[in-house]
Amino acid sequence: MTLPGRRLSSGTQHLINQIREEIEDIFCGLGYIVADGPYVETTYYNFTALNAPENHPSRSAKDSFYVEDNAPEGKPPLMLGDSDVLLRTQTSGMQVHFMEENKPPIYMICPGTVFRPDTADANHLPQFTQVEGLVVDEGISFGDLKGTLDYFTREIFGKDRATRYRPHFFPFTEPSCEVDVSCGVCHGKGCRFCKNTGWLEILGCGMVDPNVFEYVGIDPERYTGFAFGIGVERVAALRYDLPDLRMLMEGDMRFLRQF
Ligand code: 2NL
Repeated sequence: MTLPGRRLSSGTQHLINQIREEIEDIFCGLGYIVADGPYVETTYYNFTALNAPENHPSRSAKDSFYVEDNAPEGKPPLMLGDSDVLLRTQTSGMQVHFMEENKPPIYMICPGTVFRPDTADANHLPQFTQVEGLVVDEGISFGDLKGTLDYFTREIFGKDRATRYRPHFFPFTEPSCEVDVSCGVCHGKGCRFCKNTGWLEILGCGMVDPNVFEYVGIDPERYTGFAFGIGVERVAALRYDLPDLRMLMEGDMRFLRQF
């Protein structure tokens, strides 16, 4: 009766959700709204309206999890891969829905879980968290994209990490870039963590392709915009110098209690 009670420790949010909320706070501070949506999406919203051609490899069953076939009752089921419904491979589908229903100006982010059939290793997870952003307004330039994303990386990694923009290709943006931050382990000198490059990739971005605006009925002569996709697990790994993304999925309390 007189023994002191056992102390209950209170839990915390998982590191990924802490960082996701931090990213939401940064963009809410810039006047963006946060939109959420379902894990399943149709190929139209996940690929077609984002300017991905019919034969784009990301549409194949090797790169997307198809979850349902739409065979009408009585008809034989379709082959796997012929399905129209999949686990979203990016959260952009939400932004397409939003552009269909709202007129510009649009300043929004879409955080959420996305799914790709990758075998889990140090740098890949078959399920991860993405925060996509979208801006559509009159007179938006690449300078607005760069200013916004430089502000974001300073807020999330601090002022002493540099950024660099490398040309890249995405079907839904033109021009497109991948953005790197300088390595926090060696400060740009080159080490094992950054594979001797001094840089670590954190996001993809670009100016919204006019074809995407055509799909959702926004006039590309009047409006321009930029979009970006941030991998939250990547941000966690770069900020805390995590050697392996799988640590974020394993539920080992010795790891999780540190955050
Ligand atoms: C990455 C790259 C990106 C976008 C996502 C986007 C959305 C709309 C229109 C145009 Cl609605 N673009 N999203 C743009 C560039 C890159 O993500 O590496 N993500 C992990």
